[in-house]
Amino acid sequence: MSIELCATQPYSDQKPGTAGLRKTVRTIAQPNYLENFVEAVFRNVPELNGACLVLGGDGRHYNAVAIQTIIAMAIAHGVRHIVVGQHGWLSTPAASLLIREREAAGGFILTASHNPAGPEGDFGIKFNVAGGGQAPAALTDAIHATTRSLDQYRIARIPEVALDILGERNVEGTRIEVIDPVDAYADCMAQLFDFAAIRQWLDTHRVVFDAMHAITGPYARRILIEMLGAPEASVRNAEPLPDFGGGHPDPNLVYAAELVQEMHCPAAPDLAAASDGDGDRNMILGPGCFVSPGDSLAVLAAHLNRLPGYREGLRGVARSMPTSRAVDAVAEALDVPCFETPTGWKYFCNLLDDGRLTLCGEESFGTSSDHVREKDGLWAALAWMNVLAISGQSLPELMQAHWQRFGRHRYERHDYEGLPDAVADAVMDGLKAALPALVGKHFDGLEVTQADDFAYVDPVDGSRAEGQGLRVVFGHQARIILRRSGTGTGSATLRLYLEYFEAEPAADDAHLRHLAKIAESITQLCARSGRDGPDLRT
Ligand code: G16
Repeated sequence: MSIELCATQPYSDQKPGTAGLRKTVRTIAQPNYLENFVEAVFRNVPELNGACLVLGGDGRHYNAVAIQTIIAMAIAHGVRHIVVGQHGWLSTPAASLLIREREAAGGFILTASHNPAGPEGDFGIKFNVAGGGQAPAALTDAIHATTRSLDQYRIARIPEVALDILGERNVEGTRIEVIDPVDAYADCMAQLFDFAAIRQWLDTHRVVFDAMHAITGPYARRILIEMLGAPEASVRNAEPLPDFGGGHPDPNLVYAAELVQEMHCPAAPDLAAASDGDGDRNMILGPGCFVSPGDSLAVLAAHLNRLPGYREGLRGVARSMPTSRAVDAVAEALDVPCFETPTGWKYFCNLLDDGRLTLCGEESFGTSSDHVREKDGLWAALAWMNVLAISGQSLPELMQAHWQRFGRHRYERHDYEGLPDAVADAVMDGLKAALPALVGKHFDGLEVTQADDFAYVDPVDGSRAEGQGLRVVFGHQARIILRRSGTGTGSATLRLYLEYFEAEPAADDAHLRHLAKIAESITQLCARSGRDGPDLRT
């Protein structure tokens, strides 16, 4: 076999962020940049030798090049079986599912999530471990350490592997299986949800799913149109494009503004959903109604046991710390445990593997269950359809009923983007220094009951994560959280999270506006950053 040991120089900037290594395409395309990172993964996951590896990505620019490189390196590192999506496509949740189903030793998922794609856009590479979960911090730290001193990588010199043709071939003793990227995922969804009920509901209700020219198009088409009988027009922007059609596939109020606008028209569909670049995020909308991710998690928690895959009920729920506490109220009523973890899906994985969770979610438009170890955008849209189909209520009616029962957690996230590192540090350091003196202080009738830098001890393996966001808590009433984003590829982004609880749902968001003013007086975010307000509100 023609295996080459190639000399290389280490790069100093290969530290994975919240979810894998995300860089501009220009950075990733530097000589040996990708190879170095992949080599570091193989050296730190020796169990890949002789085992099965899953491989695929969101189809963005550079996906095809990177897949060929990884196949050649996997062969050189003794991988016995490579399962790769046709055209190199796999959504993030589908990849996680395949790692589980094929009992693979891990998988590479090529995506920069919702970040723009194309030659001037971003690219990313994520390694998920056996079981399908994102690599834990100890592994990503070890991978990063390896990248800092690499001087060689191992690669097989093989001709390009055709990824358009389904089927198996043997390359230098490694079995390469090109699979339909949708099959296993669609089968799983059909097990979890009541497709007959959804099909019947779709006879009289209209759904729109916007795939934003990213990876979920083929998944949504197969499931919604072919399996559930929705009309063709139900799935929009269904063709995955290497530059995502020039768009920004981040399903939120800003980047899916057209869909949001449509939902406020008299002829709005009964449910609209959108997903992101790699298919793990979701946004849920009803007529005249945006369901915040925290509310979506809470509503699904309240209804999940009525869906076929979840009849045994919830073992537990989890949310990341900045995510609204709406789900906590449901967990309390159902008497199931509710875990609060740092931002990043990887922190749910131990709890899921240990059987402590059925459902988890994050404010960053992520929701999923124990069927995979990633968030799952299309799963969330199907779960909502199933809940609506069996409830007999419209989405706005369902939300009103939920808030009447559990109260309403008003929620907003304000993003301050493109900040110089020094400015972001100054804002964070300033608030951190002020925290100890805040407890017991009153701000317009709200008393600070807790003010700290969030740290988490994993209840399964005892590992500790520190510096996970600064929080100012006003009992059950409100929270202000400030955190630095871990997914950017350039300058710093600060996220300010605001949550206000209304036991009796109010007619407008005046409480939240008021809390935003308190937040500025506490964090000095605008004052210290020289900004007038956030770049993005979601
Ligand atoms: C990734 C992680 C999520 C996390 C999000 C936070 O999402 O998978 O678990 O909530 O990042 O991003 P940030 O650190 O910027 O706030 P994705 O969809 O970008 O892979």
